[in-house]
Amino acid sequence: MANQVRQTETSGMVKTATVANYIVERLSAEGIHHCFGVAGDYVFPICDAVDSSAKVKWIGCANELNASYAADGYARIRGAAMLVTTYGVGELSALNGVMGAKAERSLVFHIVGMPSYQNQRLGKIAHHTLGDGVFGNFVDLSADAACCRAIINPQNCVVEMERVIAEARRNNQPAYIAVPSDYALSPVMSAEVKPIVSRSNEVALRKAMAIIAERIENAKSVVAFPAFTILRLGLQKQAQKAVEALGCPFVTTLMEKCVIDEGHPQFAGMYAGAVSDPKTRQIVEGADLVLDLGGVNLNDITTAAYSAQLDISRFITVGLDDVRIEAEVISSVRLADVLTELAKLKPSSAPFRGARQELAPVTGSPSDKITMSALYPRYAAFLRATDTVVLETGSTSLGVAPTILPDGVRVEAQVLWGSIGWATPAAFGIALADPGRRTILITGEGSHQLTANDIGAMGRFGANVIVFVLNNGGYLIERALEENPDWTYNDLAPWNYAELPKALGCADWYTSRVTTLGELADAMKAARASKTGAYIEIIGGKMDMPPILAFAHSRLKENVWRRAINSHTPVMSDNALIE
Ligand SMILES: Cc1ncc(C[n+]2csc(CCOP(=O)(O)OP(=O)(O)O)c2C)c(N)n1
Ligand SMILES: [Mg+2]
Repeated sequence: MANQVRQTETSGMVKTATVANYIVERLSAEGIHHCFGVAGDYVFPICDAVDSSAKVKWIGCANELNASYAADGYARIRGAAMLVTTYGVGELSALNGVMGAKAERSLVFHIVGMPSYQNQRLGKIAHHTLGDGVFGNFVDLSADAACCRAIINPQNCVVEMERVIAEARRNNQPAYIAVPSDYALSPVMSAEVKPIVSRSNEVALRKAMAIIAERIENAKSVVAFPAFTILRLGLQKQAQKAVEALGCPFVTTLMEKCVIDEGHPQFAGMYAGAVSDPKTRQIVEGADLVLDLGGVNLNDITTAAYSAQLDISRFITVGLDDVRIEAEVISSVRLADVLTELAKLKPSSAPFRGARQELAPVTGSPSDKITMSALYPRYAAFLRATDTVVLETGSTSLGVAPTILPDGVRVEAQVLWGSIGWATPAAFGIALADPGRRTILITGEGSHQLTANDIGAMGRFGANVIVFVLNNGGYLIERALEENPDWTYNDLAPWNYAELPKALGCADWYTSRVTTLGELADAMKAARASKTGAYIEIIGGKMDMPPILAFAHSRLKENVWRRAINSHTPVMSDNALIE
């Protein structure tokens, strides 16, 4: 009976005999074909179910934190991901990554194997506990990193899986699913349920659209702000159609870089408060109506230390599940439906045409050392429409942010949560999620040190990522934001980065350590041609920083950054950077 598969007449889903098999099969029906994790005895039944599944492949990671980041990356492309960890030690190691997925709206199903219900009931002293016979004391911690939770048993399995899938989809955030090991092996009990799909309430949608259309009609100037959630939900085409129907300019922050091509004629630039191009700033801050499509996140990073001058009363915010217009909240309205309705509107004036955004010129001669002003235009020239760029927190993301990238390039970054180390495993998950595109990881060496061991997993599972590691002798972004750039806490152990792939089992990868522009050009060519992964260590200057960081550095005397992050000033009115 154990592995027997039968068709259910209830939800129409393929259902297996055990709870563990049912969970794996049900999640594969959500489009998930890889499961990231680290095995452990309490979670063996789930691991076995994955390993014996024809639909889901087990992707063993070096540790649970890496696995959680990889799952986040995968979910950003596929819409959902599966992460499997063991009780206590495993799930707690994954917490940072799952919490990040919650912050950044990435749907990770986090499945945790618990000690058997029998042992829990008897209060036995067991490994991975505090040795007090108490169980369930980690559930709240893990569940706080999710938008919903379920503790599964054979009776509730079918119903609870539908509930958490629907809730996680509604919010596009993680779900926590804990399964005691004996229950995981028990036969699942069937139940009459149908999958729940979140839909807009027709009346609410019509009401929201009537107000939006009227506000657009009466506005002298409109700007659209397609949010990062458009990427998470795979709504890029719908967002582009909506923006084209409106004919208005659109801008992005670093969080949604390239959500619509930067070569699009309506692109009005990257918005980052006081460090925006003045024309972009005027278009956003002077607009009569800001149409926020998906809930842009105006945090200290995206507004350049809260330097935005935005009047929230001019915003219409279309969330994932509601529309906000000043004090009014219209619930049960889905973002996808609003985009479809917006695409039916007609522009009242000629469409906006911004200045054509050209790639920056590539300058310098082959024997020159690699400076940041020479490096970022080279990334832009290197990238192709079929590339997905994964950006790490640090000086590199601030360098790439204002660099215009070719049409078709997709960018993923963890701007709000900003946990360094994220990008390396996230690139791994992204590469597995979409092998049809080339994944390009751009990271600083300090961040890379946190999670570099999953380069090994990339090689093992054939994820042919091109990795650029900027080795600038420490934490440049932190040196730049401190009066004293020489604090020893910004120094690092000097690794031989270019030798890592070989040591980590990627002997067939192309690797190179480059110090001049000529060497970089050769390495980029070889990396692009490689059929395996490629790894390029770029030697940069200890205090050579990209323009946005240099700007913040030059204003250190005013202590802009510290004032901004420690103040209680509202986002919308602080003008710290330009005072
Ligand atoms: C998990 C975590 N720990 C610490 C930090 C603080 N932090 C932000 S950027 C950074 C340094 C990044 O250095 P590196 O990757 O070498 O990039 P660089 O700025 O030098 O180019 C640190 C330590 C963080 N964001 N996340
Ligand atoms: Mg560095």
